[in-house]
Amino acid sequence: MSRPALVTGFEPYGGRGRNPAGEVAARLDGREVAGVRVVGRNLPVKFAALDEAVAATLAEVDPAAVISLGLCPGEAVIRLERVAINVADFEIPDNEGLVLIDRPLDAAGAAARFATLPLRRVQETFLAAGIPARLSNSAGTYLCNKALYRFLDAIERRGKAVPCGFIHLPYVPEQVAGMIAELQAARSIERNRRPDIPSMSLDLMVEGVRLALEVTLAQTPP
Ligand code: PCA
Repeated sequence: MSRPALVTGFEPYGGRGRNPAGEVAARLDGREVAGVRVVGRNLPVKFAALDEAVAATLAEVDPAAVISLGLCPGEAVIRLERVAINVADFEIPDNEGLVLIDRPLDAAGAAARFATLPLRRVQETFLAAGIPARLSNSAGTYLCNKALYRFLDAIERRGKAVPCGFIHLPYVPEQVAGMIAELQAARSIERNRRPDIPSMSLDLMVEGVRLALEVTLAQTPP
């Protein structure tokens, strides 16, 4: 049996009830892509617990490829992250109330780490399938950036060539509908200050991540 592909999402955070990233990972869990079984897992939005979650998941699943997912609130298209940087700098607390400012993730670690997914080919495949996607040169400085940094670091230490990267996803339409309804009910924001926030259907995001796995696995010997 070939090694599985790991897709991770995140639990909800920032006072939101849903996180599309965790939902996409759950939808892909147990499916087969390019003859490879997919294991979908959820990670905590907790700075302190994330390292152990990443290490334990890698040890347990022993994946042939890793794609991590996170929500990027307000993003309009699927964002293929090229790089993780060695800093934590939070705009909002994590799910344990922790706020870190200008803090290195690893005092002795590399300044940055590059994702090892075939990002160009993944983007071309997305665009050919009619899924809007772009390459991004910053995964931010919150937990998603940390997850990518840690996965790349841990995979390097394990010494197996495992393609690994991070994909940021927009809100699902239901989340934005809920926000508009809340603002309208609160009568707190005028039309000209209204945040018109983009979103994408969960089905399209699931198909996108499936395609990203397919492209990645096509170049990975079993
Ligand atoms: N998005 C956050 C962390 C969890 C998530 O889904 C981020 O972009 O860092």
